[in-house]
Amino acid sequence: MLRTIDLRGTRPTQRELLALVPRAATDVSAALEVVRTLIDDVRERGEAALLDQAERLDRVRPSAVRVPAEELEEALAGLAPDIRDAIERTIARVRAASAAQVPPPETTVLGDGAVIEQRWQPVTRVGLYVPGGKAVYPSSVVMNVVPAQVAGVRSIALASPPQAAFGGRVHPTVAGVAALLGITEVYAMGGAGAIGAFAYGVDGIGLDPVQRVTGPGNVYVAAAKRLVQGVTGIDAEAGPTDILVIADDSANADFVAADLVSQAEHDELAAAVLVTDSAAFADEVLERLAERVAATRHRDRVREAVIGAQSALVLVDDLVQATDFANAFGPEHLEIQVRDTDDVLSRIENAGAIFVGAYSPVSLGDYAAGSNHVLPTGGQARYAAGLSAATFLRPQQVIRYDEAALREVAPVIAALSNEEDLPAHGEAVTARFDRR
Ligand code: HSO
Ligand code: ZN
Repeated sequence: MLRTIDLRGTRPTQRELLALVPRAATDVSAALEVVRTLIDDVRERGEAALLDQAERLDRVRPSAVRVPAEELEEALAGLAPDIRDAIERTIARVRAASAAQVPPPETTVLGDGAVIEQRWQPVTRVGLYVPGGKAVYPSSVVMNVVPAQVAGVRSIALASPPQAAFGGRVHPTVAGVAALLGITEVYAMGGAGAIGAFAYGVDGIGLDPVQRVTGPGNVYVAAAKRLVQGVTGIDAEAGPTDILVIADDSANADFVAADLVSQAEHDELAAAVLVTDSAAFADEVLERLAERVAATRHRDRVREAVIGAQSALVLVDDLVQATDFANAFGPEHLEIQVRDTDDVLSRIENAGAIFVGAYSPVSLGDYAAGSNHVLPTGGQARYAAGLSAATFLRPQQVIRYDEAALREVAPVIAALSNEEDLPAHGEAVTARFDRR
């Protein structure tokens, strides 16, 4: 079911390891051209372009792009009590854990009268994208909105594709959760056009440009995010989800199989990777996996994902080699199911989120752990982080020197401004001391 990568008895270099890492063949750059035309269309024709694109790509034409306030209130009132309760519990946990992501302001005193303050300033206005193609993700509304609110973002707009099954409205659960979180600016728009609308704004419907666009999406959304960078900030280019489990023979094979299936459920291109130092344990997982794939609701999608080139069973000599492989892969979700979890954890450098022990499955993090589920995919965890309050904050340094403190460093400024042949820089300092 999973293809095998056998690293036992080998000592791959870092380069070789990176070449061995299984990856889905998604090509964001191939989507750039078509995405550019969609965004240009939105810039030129505004709402009319968004409505036309919805008709063509979402197969439904919404009556308007901006979701009216009454529709949001209706959606909130219409939330099933058990769903509302589940969402409220998730919100409380994500809010609490996100608060720890806001760094305190710091003051550094570099000498008498020489002070640098660092404060964390929220982005003024953000556009949050909640996908609605293959599945609808009300949980992603929470994961986007809550950290932005915790960071103190003043203006939050949300977009989600219009749903043909709901007459061109945003999915009612998505709208209801947005309303529950106090979001009043919601747009029925999806794909690249939505990202363009956020970046450039749309006249006539009150959509002002945002300073950061976040949230998961398909390859067109990822390509659109790549294109609008420089006009606005983005979080990451989201790709298909992945899970990598490091397990030894102390782990429960059925738990591991269930977790691999859970993320494969998202997408045919989702990656499910097991790294283990026990061939016997691997065989057991493969057996459980076959049973679970055959029995699960979305078995076709899951089967395609696990037999895909992006998924693998990786056999290693020991857990050091396992962590080397995991670091090269840079999983979105890493599960550690071994006897000595702290030892493996201490070696992990690259992962979007890390799930430790038998009772911390990825789906806990998807919904209810309190951690964020918008995470770097496709190896981006090697240089990026998941969505957090920090995504919406910028460190700003405030410089406060008094006269004596400036006088003390004046020679440093003079020396460097001369060396760089920028004498006016030095003169801006001396002007304060040799007054004419
Ligand atoms: N596992 C997905 C998030 C999600 N799962 C939403 C279910 N709903 C990406 O981390
Ligand atoms: Zn998931």
